[in-house]
Amino acid sequence: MFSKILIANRGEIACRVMETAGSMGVATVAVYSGADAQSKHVTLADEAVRIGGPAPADSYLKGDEIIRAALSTGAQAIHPGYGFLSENPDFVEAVEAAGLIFIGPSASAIRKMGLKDAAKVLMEEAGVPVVPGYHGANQDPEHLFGAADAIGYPVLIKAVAGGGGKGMRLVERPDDFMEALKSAQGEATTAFGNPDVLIEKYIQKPRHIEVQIFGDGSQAVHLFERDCSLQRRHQKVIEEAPAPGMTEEMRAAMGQAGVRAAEAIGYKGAGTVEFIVDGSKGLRPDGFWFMEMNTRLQVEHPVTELITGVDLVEWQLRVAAGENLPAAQEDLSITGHAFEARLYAEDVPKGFLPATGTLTHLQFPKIARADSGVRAGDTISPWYDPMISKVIVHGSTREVALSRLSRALVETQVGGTVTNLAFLGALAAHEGFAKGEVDTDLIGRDLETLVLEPVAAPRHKVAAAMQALDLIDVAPDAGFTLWAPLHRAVELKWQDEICAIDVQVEDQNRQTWTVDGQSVIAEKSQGDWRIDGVVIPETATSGSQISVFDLYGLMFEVVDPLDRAGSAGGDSNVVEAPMPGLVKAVFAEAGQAVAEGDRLAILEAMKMEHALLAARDGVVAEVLAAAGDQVEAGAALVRLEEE
Ligand code: MV4
Repeated sequence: MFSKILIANRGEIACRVMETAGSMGVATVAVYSGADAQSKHVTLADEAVRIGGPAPADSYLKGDEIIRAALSTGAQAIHPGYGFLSENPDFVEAVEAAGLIFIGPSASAIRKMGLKDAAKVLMEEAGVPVVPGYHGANQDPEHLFGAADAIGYPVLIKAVAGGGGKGMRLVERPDDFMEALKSAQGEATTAFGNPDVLIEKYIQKPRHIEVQIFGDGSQAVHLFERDCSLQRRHQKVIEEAPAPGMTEEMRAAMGQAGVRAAEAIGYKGAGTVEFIVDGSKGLRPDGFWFMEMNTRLQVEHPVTELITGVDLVEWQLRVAAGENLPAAQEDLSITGHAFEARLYAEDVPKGFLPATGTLTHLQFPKIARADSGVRAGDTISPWYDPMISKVIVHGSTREVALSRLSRALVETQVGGTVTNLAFLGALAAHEGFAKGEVDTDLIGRDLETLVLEPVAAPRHKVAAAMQALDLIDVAPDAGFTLWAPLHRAVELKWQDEICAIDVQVEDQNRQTWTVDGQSVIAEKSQGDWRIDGVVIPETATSGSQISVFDLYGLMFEVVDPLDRAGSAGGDSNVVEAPMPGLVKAVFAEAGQAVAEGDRLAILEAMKMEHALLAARDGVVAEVLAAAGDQVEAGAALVRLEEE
């Protein structure tokens, strides 16, 4: 077994690997960028090496710096986590050339699964079902059009070098084919430098079910399936294991197909074979097809760990260190059910806009496993994926696990930034989801009801005002005048509305509040403040921000009357970058007439593209940025003429 390994990653996965490595007596080395100098994974490691600047290209993607850090600290192996260099075969070869061990598959296995068309040929040869379609070398548009015709519409055009939905186009009828092909090839060229596409029969009511496999380079076992159908724009939101509605017969068929796929390429380490499943007529053993193989440990691996009792990172270290497969297939079984919800700092009502901010408060309930890369006091960096934590639960049945997930989400407390907690809670309470009716379009279909914003009630405003005025723990004689109760007032901003709240402090156990024209009595008994007998929600404060921990978290802003004037809306003449990022495209031109909502530019930030829209009708006065510019938050990109 290794005595020391380096983790070439950051955030929750780096922390997660370090936890298992530490429990195995293996010392750990962290690498970090300038933006992560004080982050959790750096403090958890035994040693840490700064490898460059905040941008991934200047740090977590710099394979030579990472290898240098491993050699200089005496690490014997490198764990890549997921993302970054985890599926880069050249990095694997460089690690091995430096005399180090890569904790993962060989470069050759990664290459074999890197191109969809070649991967499908290999899978067909291995007897793994692949979606009917065309994945040949002839990329002549007319040839592709003929292939689509032969497959039968609807078809999916997919980038050969793609994954995760990039470069994919659904085509329902022949007339739309050529335009869709051109668009897919363009996106594939931009994103992957490879315009080649393949064409597949579109599987109706698709479910994304993937099989966890583990190989030792010659043999492999599967650790059953995960259902990852709850996705938004190809980003998984809630994953579960096992898949609802799965039959033993189908589970065996998919598991064996996954094992065949892994053994066909001599796979070593943890991997995932992803299948698309026809959910239109229930799960059937002839209704699943190979999609792609992910040659890394995936974000959602914990749900598999919870139903099998296997620590997949421990297996990774053991097999990378030369052990054979830690278990035989017959040793593996499913116990209960698990869910994972991905908790993000994002403003869901504003189109899931990534949020940043300092976490003034971060608390998870005991009934959940929280794999997190941040702590209270940490800042969500605009440079990386804004995931706060994975909230993972297990129960003896799917119903018990889902009940635990719902409760865990209600009791999760995040202060200092907006989150998608309410969205996760709505999904966990979704009627169809609760019945196990999942497919990849569930969120798309019901998005409107899933993103409803919670409404702050008077009790929430009183709780926030009590915190703001420091009236929660009132000393017996604090500030009372001899003749009349103490009177205080505060203004709170809630979703851009300012609310005036005042209070008469009768004594240390009774307060009469006036909010939204209502009189609300707060009484303290057994150490808790109650309104109408119900304990008021917990709160936390950070500067002028008050978080009320109810309805998945409500955020209030204390308005300082002195700077009221300054809090008027921003300058509607200027379109600004909402966060640091790369200007991907600018559509505006000086002199152009634009309408409110017109897309003026695209900013790439936190691995996503954000359209920047005109706030009003007007005429473009000046274009202040160009595609390729790296801009800071608040940078003016387009200015409209004065109204
Ligand atoms: C499909 C499919 C239906 N039929 N292929 C999406 C990205 C990658 N994981 C493969 N994906 C799909 N491939 C065939 N032949 C459905 C998906 C799919 C999906 C498609 C459109 C919109 C959202 C989706 C979410 C998950 C999977």
